Amino acid sequence: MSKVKTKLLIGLEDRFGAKNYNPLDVILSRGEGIWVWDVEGKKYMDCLSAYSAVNQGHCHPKIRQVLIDQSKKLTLTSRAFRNDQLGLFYKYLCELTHSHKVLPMNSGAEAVETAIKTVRKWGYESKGIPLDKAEIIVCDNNFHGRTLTIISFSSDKNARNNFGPFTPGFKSIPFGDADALENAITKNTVAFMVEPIQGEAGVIIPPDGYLKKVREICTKNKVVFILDEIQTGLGRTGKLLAEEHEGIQSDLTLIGKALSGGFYPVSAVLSNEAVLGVLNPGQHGSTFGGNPLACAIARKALQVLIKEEMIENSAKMGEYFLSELNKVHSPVIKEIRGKGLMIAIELKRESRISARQICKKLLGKGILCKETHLYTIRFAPPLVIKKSEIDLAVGKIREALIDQNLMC
Ligand code: IF1
Repeated sequence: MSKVKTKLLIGLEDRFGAKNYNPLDVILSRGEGIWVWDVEGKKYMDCLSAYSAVNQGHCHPKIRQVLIDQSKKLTLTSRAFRNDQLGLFYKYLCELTHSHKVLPMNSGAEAVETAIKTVRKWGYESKGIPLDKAEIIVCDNNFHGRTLTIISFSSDKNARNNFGPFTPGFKSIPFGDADALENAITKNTVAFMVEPIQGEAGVIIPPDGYLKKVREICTKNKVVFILDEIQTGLGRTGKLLAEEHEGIQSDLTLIGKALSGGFYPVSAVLSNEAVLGVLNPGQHGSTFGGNPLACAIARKALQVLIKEEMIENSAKMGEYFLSELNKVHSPVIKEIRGKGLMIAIELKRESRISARQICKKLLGKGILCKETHLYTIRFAPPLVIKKSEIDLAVGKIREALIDQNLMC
């Protein structure tokens, strides 16, 4: 029966759905902690965490309870009126992240778009940049979302081909090269936006000291330093925010995904009065941004991250995961890299094995993971993973990578 159900459900998706994804053929129906189950009752370890949106583990009971309770009281009022959850969410988030001001949105891309609009306005009104001349510097191989403006500065052909005309005002430089930033800044530069670790590009970690150097360059040139922590933030790299690894603070930080523990789209722009203060009533907003249900869920999602010491676990288990993976000696592995529980295995091109093929093999072994581009496999389990569960995962990964059929 359940195999029939799988076939039926895939048929429905294929018949009625747009083909903007190419998912693995597993139909998930239940999740708890690091585990998910498909409609045939098979159990899998989730090593993607919905691209780091369920850092707290699937269906966290305490976050779920808040969703249930709040949904019985008040879910959405629009920002035409105030609500009793927004200020509490602001306060807790600002104290946690040492921010002074928050602008709540829904998706990560909306937070990125909000940042772009805000720093442009700041450039014209506070820095005196000539109108419509604002420039924002980004990095090659970035991923900041899928809106038209965001793909306008994407270097990924698949993400931007045939979607023009594009939004002007962006310049792209190599990731990890602080001198390139220094050389790219002009009198019209308002901001530099970068991921602390490039997720979609394949967990690309910049050289030590890079964030510190670009912090100094932005300060010196009065350029707003924007860190997109939508994927790296909220414990994924073993710190609340990845910027902490270098002891710096951006001027504007973007968070999303795990901000709701996977229960609801919630994102936020964190900054200060000098930058966010340029937005006046009626100049920006969204129907759902800052709604009481989102705020209640997000505040609890942050609280469990802290109270259940998930960030510390991410650092410890990430180190262990990396050390165990480095004991897997396979001729197809080019590099193993990561920080906290944001890990990737890059395969050798000459192995002629695609990351997708390995993901399919791992699916058959009960491990869910996702390739990024052709040769890199990402491993990002929920931050609640235990040592014994990592041992299980590494065993399956070893089997998949040392499988005789893979030998080049
Ligand atoms: C998809 C990956 C892709 C992000 C960073 C902003 C956003 C994202 C650093 C936008 C979103 C998601 C989008 C999702 C798959 C996933 C992703 F990088 F995580 F792997 F696509 F590249 N900044 N990343 O990672 O946030 O609007 O999605 O809430 O598009 O399939 P969003």
